[in-house]
Amino acid sequence: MLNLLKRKKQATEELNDAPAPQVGFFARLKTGLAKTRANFATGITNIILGKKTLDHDLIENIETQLLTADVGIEATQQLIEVLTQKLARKELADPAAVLQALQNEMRAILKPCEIPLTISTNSMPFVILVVGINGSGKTTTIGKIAHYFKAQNKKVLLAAGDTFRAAAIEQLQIWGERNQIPVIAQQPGADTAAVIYDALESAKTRNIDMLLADTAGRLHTQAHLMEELKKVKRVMAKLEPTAPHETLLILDASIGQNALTQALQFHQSIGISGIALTKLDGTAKGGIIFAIAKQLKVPIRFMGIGEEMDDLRPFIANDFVSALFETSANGETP
Ligand SMILES: Nc1nc2c(ncn2[C@@H]2O[C@H](COP(=O)(O)OP(=O)(O)OP(=O)(O)O)[C@@H](O)[C@H]2O)c(=O)[nH]1
Ligand SMILES: [Mg+2]
Repeated sequence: MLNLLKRKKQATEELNDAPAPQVGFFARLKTGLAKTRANFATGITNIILGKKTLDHDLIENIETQLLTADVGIEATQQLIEVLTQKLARKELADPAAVLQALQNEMRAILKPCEIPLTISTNSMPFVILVVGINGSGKTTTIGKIAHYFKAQNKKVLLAAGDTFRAAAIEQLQIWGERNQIPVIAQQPGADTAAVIYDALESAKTRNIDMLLADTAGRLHTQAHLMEELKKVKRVMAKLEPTAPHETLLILDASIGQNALTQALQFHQSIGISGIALTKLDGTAKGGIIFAIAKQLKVPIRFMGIGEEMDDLRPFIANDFVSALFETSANGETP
């Protein structure tokens, strides 16, 4: 036990010792998206700007580039259709205009998903049930979201609903310590629904603004584990009929098209109300965001670009496309 406490303390100290980010979020988003940019934005830019004649050939090249960069068939079709029409109507005078039109349409695909998570004061506490496959970044994202809302003076409580994976409870407790917020936990192996119910009860008596409930990672194909999430929802609704106010799916962007499959199936099984896209840093597959936006039409609440507390921000469509093409931000997100 003593060793466990020591380890926990050491881990907390290591986490706390991590250097505070010095540069703004937009700059880090740009850096984070470097591989996705190399994978398709730079390629597309070069194809377009290198072309003297704006013809069918160019459109085909752009289409191939989009399809191989996880943008998905539906989003690619929309982008290509718009470019084709504009070219036919002679609205695009030069390559720079083609590039601009493409970026505008990319923004148009993402924009409807830019619906930030607002914590309604009518729901006290506002309950966020966090779900996703193993290792997608659920627990880390909870830590970051807690940090984000605590900075807005919200009273946050965490529920250690992952009672399955070894050290999952401890991991959430470390995030609780880092944020200096309480964590409701039971023993490993305890019933997830019971833990979250307890946490909700506690949140109500403590006047907590928001409750973030962690859950164990599960594959969208494991029907019994999807049933478990439905049970979690049913059980918490007994105490608070409007809860959960958000079922947040954590999606790892680095797995590309698989993220879309997961999202569609999670949505079908339990109904998700928001997505946090993690690990956009260091992946070449960030193009998946267009497929998700086009096919799922679920709000993308947050984007995660690293493992640290400050590596999460609300999703902003313009910033994403600007960072992807390395144009200047419409407004630096500090
Ligand atoms: N680079 C990067 N790493 C991330 C990001 N989000 C999470 N991670 C890392 O991904 C790994 C898994 O994160 P967790 O938060 O433990 O994921 P989880 O979904 O809770 O995992 P399980 O509980 O095992 O299902 C950790 O090493 C995190 O630091 C991100 O946005 N960028
Ligand atoms: Mg976890």
